Amino acid sequence: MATDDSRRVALITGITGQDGSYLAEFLLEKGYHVHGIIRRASSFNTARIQHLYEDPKCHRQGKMKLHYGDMTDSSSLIKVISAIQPTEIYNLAAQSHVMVSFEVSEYTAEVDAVGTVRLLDAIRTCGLEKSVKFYHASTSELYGKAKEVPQNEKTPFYPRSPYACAKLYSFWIVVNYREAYNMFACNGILFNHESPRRGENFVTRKVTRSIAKIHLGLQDVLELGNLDAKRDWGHAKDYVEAMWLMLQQTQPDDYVIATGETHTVKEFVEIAFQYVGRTIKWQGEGVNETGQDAQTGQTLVRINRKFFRPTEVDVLLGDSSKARNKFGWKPTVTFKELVKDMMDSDLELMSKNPNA
Ligand code: NDP
Ligand code: GDR
Repeated sequence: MATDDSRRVALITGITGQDGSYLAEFLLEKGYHVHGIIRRASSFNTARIQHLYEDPKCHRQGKMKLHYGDMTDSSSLIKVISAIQPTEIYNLAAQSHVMVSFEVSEYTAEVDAVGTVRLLDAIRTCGLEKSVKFYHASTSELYGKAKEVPQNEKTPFYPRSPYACAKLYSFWIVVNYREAYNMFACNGILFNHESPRRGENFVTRKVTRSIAKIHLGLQDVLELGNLDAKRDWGHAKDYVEAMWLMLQQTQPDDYVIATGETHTVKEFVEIAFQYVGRTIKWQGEGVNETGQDAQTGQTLVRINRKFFRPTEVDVLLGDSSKARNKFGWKPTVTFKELVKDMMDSDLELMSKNPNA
């Protein structure tokens, strides 16, 4: 195909997920033609991108086009890439839950590790390795049992889960294809980012959903695992912009994207409860620790061992100076604003539909 610098055609794997949905919105606003790969499921899995159809009522497609495919199925990847001839590919598809990866470790490797090389090879098979810009969703989970705090692009990796091990392979295969075939391929080492569209079983969303339910009298208590884990939590909307910015640079590279602030799970819980006017007082230790309403004494938070991981990542704190200096990226949403955004959304959702 003749090179046409004005063509802006993006392919997003994982378009139905939290980040995929924000990225699709972002790219459509920039005038891209956006294509997404979706998995066949027994019921629709497009709730997060429903509003991006030309006619959401009957799923009529406009500038966003969806194609069935799967990261475990090379031929589907080749077919889509060959048909749409993308100029940018964002590889966001993954079995993205760390705890679940201990239960489905082989599948996680298939999708999160081998899936990435399938996609890179599909690009080469289609003869697009010299023209396509490739973004890969790498992760702060690579740092795992972190060797230093804060973590930057030079910090050694020490993965602590099947998910992180699979993403470690992906990180290096992206670097290798960049060096071996001169591909424009970047790893975004993104620290945790959340939003009202976060999957329901990640800790932040679990907390905001449960507190909304508790506030509305629909639930009594919130059960969690490790309250002391520390994470550098940003807003997903800010982070998808960084993905795009990486692909607009003259040279491909790997970048840490983070807020530079870290908070415990406990702090997230406290601030989210404060938002509905409740102060939490902690009592006890370890698995016997509970969080009580300081006014009424009611137990609102307790520990359930089933949420502990076989190996945990204790502290993540990112240093994103490289991205800040290179292309001026910085987060715009503070920790408190993030909690507020998620609480507002879940309070509204739960009052409209208590079964959500
Ligand atoms: P989500 O879990 O919300 O979305 C994952 C997406 O991948 C979904 O669209 C899902 O489809 C799709 N998917 C899963 N398995 C397959 C498969 N076999 N074939 C094709 N598609 C598949 O994740 P996020 O949006 O939060 O994260 C996006 C990416 O960024 C992931 O790779 C994640 O590991 C990584 N990441 C996320 C961070 C975060 O804090 N959110 C931080 C660092 C990295 P379906 O809807 O059908 O399930
Ligand atoms: P994480 O996110 O593992 O960092 O991976 P998650 O929200 O699942 O856990 C964060 C921390 O909270 C602790 N925790 C609990 N976690 C869950 N899910 N449920 C609980 O009940 C609970 N109680 C305490 C965890 O032990 C952990 O320490 C996310 C994913 O988006 C990955 O795909 C991504 O790569 C990383 O962020 C960066």
